[in-house]
Amino acid sequence: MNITIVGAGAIGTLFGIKLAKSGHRVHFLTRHQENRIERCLNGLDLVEFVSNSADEVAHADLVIVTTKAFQVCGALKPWLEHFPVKADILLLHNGMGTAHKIESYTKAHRLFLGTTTHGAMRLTSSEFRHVGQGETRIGAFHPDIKEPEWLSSVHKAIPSTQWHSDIHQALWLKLAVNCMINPLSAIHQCKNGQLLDDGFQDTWQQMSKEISAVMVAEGVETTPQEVLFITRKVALATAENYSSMNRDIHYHRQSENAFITGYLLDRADYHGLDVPQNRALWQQITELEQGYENT
Ligand code: KPL
Repeated sequence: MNITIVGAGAIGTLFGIKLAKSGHRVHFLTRHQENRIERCLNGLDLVEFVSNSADEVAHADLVIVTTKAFQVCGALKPWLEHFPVKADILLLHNGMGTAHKIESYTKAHRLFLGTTTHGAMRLTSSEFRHVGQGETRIGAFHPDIKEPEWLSSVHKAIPSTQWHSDIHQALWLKLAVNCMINPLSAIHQCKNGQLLDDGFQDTWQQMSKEISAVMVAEGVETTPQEVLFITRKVALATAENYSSMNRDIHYHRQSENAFITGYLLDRADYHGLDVPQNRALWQQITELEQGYENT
């Protein structure tokens, strides 16, 4: 397959190198518009990729978007006119809400959504490390679209990749974990595992009640206990890691607050549900980001 990966960060690089090693022609779209990029995973050989080529985009069978949620529209729009109609688009990022934003101008393409628990991190500008084996779930944005032919090829390159007939449920469960871990770990500048301390348990109880009520209103069967259970499992498995929002706030970068807790608040408002604890955390992250220029 000809695969274009949008975003050459940790997850983009992990998928790009694995797909290239599996025999696919991989091309990257990047922020800096360079014609070639070099990437190295786990200290192995440096791999060179063509990047930002209209010709490569014109032959894409699959476009995998791995940017931050707030970069998706800006990264796709300039290239859309070059995408062939046969190109499927797969959104693979933290947070929710981007598919609705791009739906109107990507109508010619089949749209797929994915979520991954693989852990990857950047060591230098071109070196990355695969720090945690995870699972990738992929499904269609519109339920009438069936499992695509390319799924088995992606599965071959990245073994724990599975088709999920109700991807919205999988995305909501991931969103719930991100709502529970990311803002708190960013505000308190602590590692994920520290959120298991007693001092955070009342807040987590309240948050899990609010989050599960929104999920149920969205048609996802769950309970506060399930949200707490999966959050504790992820916090334990990633105990020594800093969440992505923790790092964004630490380095004064824009975070995915609008597409994580912000998306939860949008859906809560839509259903007329109160989510005061989550709203307070969203507000605190918003204020931290607004304060960057004053520090
Ligand atoms: O996805 C994550 C993130 O950091 O954004 C979690 C699951 C919280 C792991 O750190």
